[in-house]
Amino acid sequence: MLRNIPENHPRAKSLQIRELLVDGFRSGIVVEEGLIAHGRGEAFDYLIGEISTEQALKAMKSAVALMILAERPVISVNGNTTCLCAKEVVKLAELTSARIEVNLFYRTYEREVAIERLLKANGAKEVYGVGSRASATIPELMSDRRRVDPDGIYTADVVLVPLEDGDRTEALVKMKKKVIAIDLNLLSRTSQKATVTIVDNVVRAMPKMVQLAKQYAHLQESKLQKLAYGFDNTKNLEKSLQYILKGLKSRD
Ligand code: PTJ
Repeated sequence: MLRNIPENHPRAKSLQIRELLVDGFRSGIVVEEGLIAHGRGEAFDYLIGEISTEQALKAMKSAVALMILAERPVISVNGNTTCLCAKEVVKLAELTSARIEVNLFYRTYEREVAIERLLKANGAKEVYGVGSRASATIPELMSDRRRVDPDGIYTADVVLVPLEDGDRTEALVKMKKKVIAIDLNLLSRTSQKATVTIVDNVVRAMPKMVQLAKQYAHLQESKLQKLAYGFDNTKNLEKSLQYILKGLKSRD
């Protein structure tokens, strides 16, 4: 049950997101550690002023173009992402012809099924990676995240990983896949190693990416390629860091 947060509370939005996650935890979708991970995200969100920055928007444009151009795009989802954006995950998958795969760090069959159920309740027709379907292995990865669907992440050319932990991004890049990360922590290994890093909250980024996918549906391939490849992730991350530092300095 969601607690009632007064609309005029100065931090209403942020408190409502917390309530969603606590509810997701109670219904077996979010893991305890997911609540802690969200706290780390919130701290970084505070530093970027809880807005989608110009840099985040640039990264989103490249990411959506990459997904549309991809032959086998996959959206990899975990507990937090499904809890916060199931509807947008399904919509973005539809618009970019991407598959949706459940890939959990704290993997249990019960959670996989609960996540699949929520995605299907939001319109997903097929969900990859659940149970014995995750029969392929990402090389050199020790966590449970190494188990992937041979028809999903394993053979994908572009993988969207919202809210990722640690070393999987690096392993996927080594497999020659393009990895799109959504991570508020711009200093994380995921952010640094991804092909495109969207430094934004998933709750803001995913609806914007759905809008962009609608806009780009009929865009010429040459324009999509320009958006997808005319993007420099290292430079963009550096600008995001400068943005935070400038914001902090202006408080002196
Ligand atoms: O559902 P599971 O079992 O796959 O577990 C999911 C968690 C999130 C617990 C697991 O992947 C994990 O431990 O992740 P980390 O290592 O804490 O990394 C999560 C990253 O996402 C951190 O860099 C956070 O700053 C960032 N983050 C947290 N909340 C958000 C976020 N980024 C964008 N939007 C958010 N709402």
